[in-house]
Amino acid sequence: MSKFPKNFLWGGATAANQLEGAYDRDGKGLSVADLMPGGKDRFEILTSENFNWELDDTRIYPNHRGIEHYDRFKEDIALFGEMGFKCYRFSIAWSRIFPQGDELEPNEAGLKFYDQLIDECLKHGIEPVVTISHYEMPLNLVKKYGGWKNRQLINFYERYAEVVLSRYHTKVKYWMTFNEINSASHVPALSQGLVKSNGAKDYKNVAQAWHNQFVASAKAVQFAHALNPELQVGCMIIYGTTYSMDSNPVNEMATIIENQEFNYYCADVQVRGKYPAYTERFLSSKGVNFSDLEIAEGDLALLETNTVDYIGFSYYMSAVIDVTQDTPETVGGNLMGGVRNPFLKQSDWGWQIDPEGLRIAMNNLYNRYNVPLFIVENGLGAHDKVDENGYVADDYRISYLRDHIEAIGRALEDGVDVMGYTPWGCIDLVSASTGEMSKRYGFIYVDLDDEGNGTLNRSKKKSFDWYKQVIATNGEDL
Ligand code: BGP
Repeated sequence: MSKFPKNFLWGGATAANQLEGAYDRDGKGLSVADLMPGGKDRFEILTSENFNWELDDTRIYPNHRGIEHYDRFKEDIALFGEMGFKCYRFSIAWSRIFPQGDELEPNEAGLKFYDQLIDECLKHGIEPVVTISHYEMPLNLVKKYGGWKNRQLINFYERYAEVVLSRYHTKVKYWMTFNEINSASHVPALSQGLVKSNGAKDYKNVAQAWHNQFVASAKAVQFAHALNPELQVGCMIIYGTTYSMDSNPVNEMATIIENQEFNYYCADVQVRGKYPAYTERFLSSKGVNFSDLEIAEGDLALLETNTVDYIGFSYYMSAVIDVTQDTPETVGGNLMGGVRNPFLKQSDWGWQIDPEGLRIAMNNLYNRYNVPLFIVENGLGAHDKVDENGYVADDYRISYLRDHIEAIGRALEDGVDVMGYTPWGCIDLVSASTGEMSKRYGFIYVDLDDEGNGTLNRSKKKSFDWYKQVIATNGEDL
């Protein structure tokens, strides 16, 4: 008998800006993602002093083309169907629906695309899981209003969320309001539209942007539940299991603080409905007075009464805290690097591979919040090699995913309630941190390189048949 519940949502995950392409078609406006350059130094550029949301002719913008999913979505969804996906997590591009973000009427052509995408999923028996905002927002909202630090964005997001919820609520049950909302503590450009030149220099703006996003998210929850009580709306956080390097109490306390400020701050507000006890300490350590934030009358009550139904989270790696050494040995990581863990191996990008860390994450999250969990991202970014027969034998990816699925099985035995598992980038797509194609996660190979050469043909990797079997046996045959 499988450990996994009968209705477990096996699937895969993507985001509009990283695969659709067609960045200027059918009335779509420019989005912040369209301004993110390709190359390993993408995050350095986005967090540099002079980045100012202007297109630069000397750079390549891989998100403009993505993997041309906009034109090939039928083929892609059919492949997901062939793997037996029970669900597919994708995001709607805000800039397709409201090209400028502040207009009153949505762009019907943009909605038509998602009408078709959703119907295609349903045709293959795949439950759509929608992220309303995944590292993508109309550029105009950043240029004209200064991004999420401006409270007016709440109204624009509310209008957008209401349009898509109303249009799709009979077809889409599972929603998430913001992808990796806590990622702003490291790269606020991605989800808040904030770079140093428009506010990210001052942490007050990041904290204010979060508050505005919390309110916007709560309004979406409120609207969704009133519209259709069946709808399940989740928050979505990036979770990095964090260990103290040793039993030194100083390291242990630093680890608690890191967990609070990175892993839990946003979820505490969105799941528990109120700012946590450590809020003032956290913000004052960043030079911000909580009482200086603009919090309108009614905001706190709204947050309290419109908490999310589940926690969606991404999990790729764990981190180690050591504040006692001046120059500890460091490694790379998702948004941030960290101290090397001597017990773990690393991916090609230096991310520390830690399946047991996923079980720990699940235990921590479930026992802290007591709401169902949905693992909506996990996976191994790797340099895949196509052999002479055009095949990618990605045994390393299979082994990464197998180990993590086994860890989920152990967490189920720990009593954790998990709704589903959607590995990231189920089809190769543009990387969020490097803007490159060569960091691949997919079960499906896409013939496109970092310079934009390739046929864009899709082909099945070894992991494709493996994952198909995993789903068919409900996680028994790994
Ligand atoms: C998450 C993001 C995704 C994504 C993934 C992998 O943080 O939600 O958008 O791309 O990480 O990261 P990367 O593409 O940088 O390897």
